Amino acid sequence: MRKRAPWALAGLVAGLGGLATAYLTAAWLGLRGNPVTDVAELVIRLTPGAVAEDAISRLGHHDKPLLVTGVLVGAMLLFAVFGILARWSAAAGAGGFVALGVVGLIADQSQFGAPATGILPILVGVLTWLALLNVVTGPLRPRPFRDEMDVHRRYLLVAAGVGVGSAVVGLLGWKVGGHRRAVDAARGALDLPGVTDPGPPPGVEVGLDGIAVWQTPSNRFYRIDTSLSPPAISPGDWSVRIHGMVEREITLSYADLLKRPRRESWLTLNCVSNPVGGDLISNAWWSGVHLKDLLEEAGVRQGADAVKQTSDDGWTCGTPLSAMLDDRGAMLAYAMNGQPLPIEHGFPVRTLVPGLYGYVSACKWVRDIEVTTFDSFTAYWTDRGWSPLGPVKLASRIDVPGNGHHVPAGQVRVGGLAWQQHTGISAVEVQLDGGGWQPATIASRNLTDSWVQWVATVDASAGAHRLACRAVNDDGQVQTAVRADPVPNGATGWHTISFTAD
Ligand SMILES: Nc1nc2c(c(=O)[nH]1)N[C@H]1C(S)=C(S)[C@@H](COP(=O)(O)O)O[C@H]1N2
Ligand SMILES: [Mo]
Repeated sequence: MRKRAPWALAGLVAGLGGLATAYLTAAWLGLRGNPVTDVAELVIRLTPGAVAEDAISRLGHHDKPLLVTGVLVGAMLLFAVFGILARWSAAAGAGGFVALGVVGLIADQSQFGAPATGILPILVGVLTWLALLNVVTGPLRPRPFRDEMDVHRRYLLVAAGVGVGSAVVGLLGWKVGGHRRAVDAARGALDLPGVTDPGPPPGVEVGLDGIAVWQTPSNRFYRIDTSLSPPAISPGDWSVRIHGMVEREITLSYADLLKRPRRESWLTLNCVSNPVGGDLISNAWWSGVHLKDLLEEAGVRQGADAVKQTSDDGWTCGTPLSAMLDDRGAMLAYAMNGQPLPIEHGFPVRTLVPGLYGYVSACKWVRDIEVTTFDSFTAYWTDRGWSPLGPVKLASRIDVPGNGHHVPAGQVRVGGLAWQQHTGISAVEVQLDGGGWQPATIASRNLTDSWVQWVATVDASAGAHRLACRAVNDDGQVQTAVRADPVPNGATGWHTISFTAD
């Protein structure tokens, strides 16, 4: 057969077949990812920090499926090219697949703490590629005494057979990939006696439709992950080690944590890459163990000023030691809104430190807590240009009316949120069309670690308007108008929206 298309298709069929067997192998070994997500994560690791954080903040987590799809489509194009290469020389086609296998191997083994077993899926995949390329292109290679019709039929039969076989193997991988489902089931079966979910305290909501609900439901809590497949860890397999500049190293299992005095509190978590007016911020009720108690038990040595935290997926952050030793209530949390942590939010255990952005403190799937000095290490985001220290900045946001919305002219109710965890909000003010600042009514402000809702009424005549808001914290400091980008330590500036009254 002289045409290119059947060769391209042969390459594609062989390629997808190898991905299917690699995927099944990875699932069977219970690995966190597979060669496709490995390569996608390599792309993330090689992306400059500002670009990566910008993509995450702009696209939320929609960029992850997009990236995986991109890697898959790229691979499929290469498969087709390798098929066409095989038309000229079987060795050239095979060489293409082997080269791609090497890329997969690098992507996999350059992951933090990558198990050596991660090599197996790639090996299986490459062998499958070579075997299938040979099988599917077999009928296309000229042989004496074979007419075109016969070649065509044989080719289609083989290609279809391999395609169906791959689909079956892929499905099998999906079924076997029950590791995550098994952890989900173990999570669902957990009974955490005494863990509560009190619901929002009275008076924290101002009762204006359109403002973000005060207690964020767990499934709507914002998410920032650098990994594409969150680690699925059985509580029984989890432990955390507290070590470094301490008198006594401590290792705690999940059961150990549950036995300790339980601390529960409201805490708003936000991301340093949240732009002014953005929604990378949520509020929940958390249960866990105070880190202060654990660190005091371990006995922190003189000279330490930092805590390096490492997660199961190799993410790292550096937290000021003082923020874990003072009375702010930094904790190892095992429950969120009365339930075991969702897998995406760090199951079985994560760290939370009131008053610090997530990137320097809120380590999910935390495994290692090392008391050390800031001089001696760098972490995931500080390696990418973000500041070592990340105290939360004073900020506020308008939720109602939405930017660009129309409202009836006259007395217009406006509202939103304000926050500076660990410091607290004492007042919020709004400004219509650059006029004077008028006070908003803020809801209960007894909880310094949670955001506060606020509401105000402005007098808006028919026409276009601009509305700004600013907060005042419990130290009397007024939120700055100076605009700063999220990089390197958080955005500042007043949130301003446009609306039309008619
Ligand atoms: N292991 C791990 N922990 C992590 C991150 C991560 O990518 N991996 N992201 C951090 C960042 S930047 C933030 S803002 C918070 C977000 O936590 P959430 O996804 O539960 O909202 O987790 C922090 N902890
Ligand atoms: Mo973040």
